[in-house]
Amino acid sequence: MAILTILQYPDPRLHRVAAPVDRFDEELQRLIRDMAETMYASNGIGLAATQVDVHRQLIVIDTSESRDQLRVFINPEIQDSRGESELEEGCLSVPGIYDRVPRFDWIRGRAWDAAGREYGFEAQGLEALCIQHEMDHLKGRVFVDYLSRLKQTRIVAKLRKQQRRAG
Ligand code: K1U
Ligand code: ZN
Repeated sequence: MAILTILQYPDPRLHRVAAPVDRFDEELQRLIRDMAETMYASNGIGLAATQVDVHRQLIVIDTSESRDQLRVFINPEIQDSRGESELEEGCLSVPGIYDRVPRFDWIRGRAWDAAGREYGFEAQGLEALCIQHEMDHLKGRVFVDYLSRLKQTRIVAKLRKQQRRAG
């Protein structure tokens, strides 16, 4: 397994739109394992393939306290949604920035698992928020895109300063 490099905002590759996964082969299984390892090593609750510069519709999430409930979403679609989320979100590609953006509190949809089997899912609260956040990555959207121009400018300046300090 390997820890992958996570693209940092404002890297333009974060705005690429991911293509559907069409091969459930050994290369895909390796990518899923590496993305899971990268997410756990970064203390994240989710990761989209876009963030590791792979532009395919693949997401891993684990919102459990025990950190042993990995879920894989391939070619995910949301079919129904309700309510408004009150939660703040963060992003491993935008370290140290947290804010609220418009999200549903409950979603229902479908996706494919690592073996290529279609399944239905329902999620609420933090899990629903995380799935919507990761699905946005697959569309080339980062959560700061929802914020005001002024906030975006301040975020870019803060991240550039952090990146300079980190060398
Ligand atoms: O996409 C990512 O970069 C992962 C991101 C997912 C996410 C967190 C919170 C709300 C929506 C989506 C993270 O894991 S950020 C780091 C983190 O662990 C975290 C941040 C805020 C709340 C809970 C967890
Ligand atoms: Zn993110």
